[in-house]
Amino acid sequence: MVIVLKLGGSIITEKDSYRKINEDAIVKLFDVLSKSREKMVLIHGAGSFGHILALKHGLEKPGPSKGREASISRVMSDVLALDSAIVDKLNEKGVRGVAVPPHAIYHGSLPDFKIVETLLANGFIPVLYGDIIVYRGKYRIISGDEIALDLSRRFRPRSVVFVTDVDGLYDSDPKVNKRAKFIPKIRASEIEVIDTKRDATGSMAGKMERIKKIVHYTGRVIIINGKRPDRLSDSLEGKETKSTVIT
Ligand code: IP8
Repeated sequence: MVIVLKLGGSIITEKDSYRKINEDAIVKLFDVLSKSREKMVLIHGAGSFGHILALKHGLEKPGPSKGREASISRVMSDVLALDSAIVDKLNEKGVRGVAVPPHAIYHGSLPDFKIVETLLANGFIPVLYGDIIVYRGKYRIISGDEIALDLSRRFRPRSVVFVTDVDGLYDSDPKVNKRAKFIPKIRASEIEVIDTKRDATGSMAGKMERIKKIVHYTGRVIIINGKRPDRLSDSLEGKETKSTVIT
């Protein structure tokens, strides 16, 4: 069985600096992946390679692509550059990552995951990412989280791991409330979200709604802090570690 692992854009890039990767975090996380024998599909967010320009050009809402080709292709080029850097770093660490650009496999909203299946069957790690898809004169941003849901529907992974910049879920926002209580385990049906800020692919509430859907197709969803690669390592080895497990 496969594991779907999503690396959040806020971990792999410097979120507020246009097109700046967080090399240190990437190297440490890929060290962990290089020691894992799991069959895996990787997804990464767009971070500062996607959200800054997408918001600047008002691309967060889907619409006709005509007249917006320049900004759409600019953002697509930027997220592809990030993916290329990620795949390159994976291979430097001996992880056989192969890029699968989502815009090439999403025809409308229906993904064609045949190439993902083929790569997995041949011992590679397909690497997908938050992207823009264009179909029948319309464009829309597709987030890594949405791809995680589609992959889960198709491959029924053993677990889906979200590597983020927080330890997991809290009963309130830990960046605002120092007394926020950590939640190590929760059932998807018990999750309620009071909403926070948005980026180009939506809000925290939207993200949680997607995670609740993912739980239907996998044994568990794990939210884990990417600033602590040891936790990812423990989690991949099936050891207890600080994280939120959603079932
Ligand atoms: O960072 C967003 O993907 P995400 C993709 O996974 C773009 O939400 C192009 C902003």
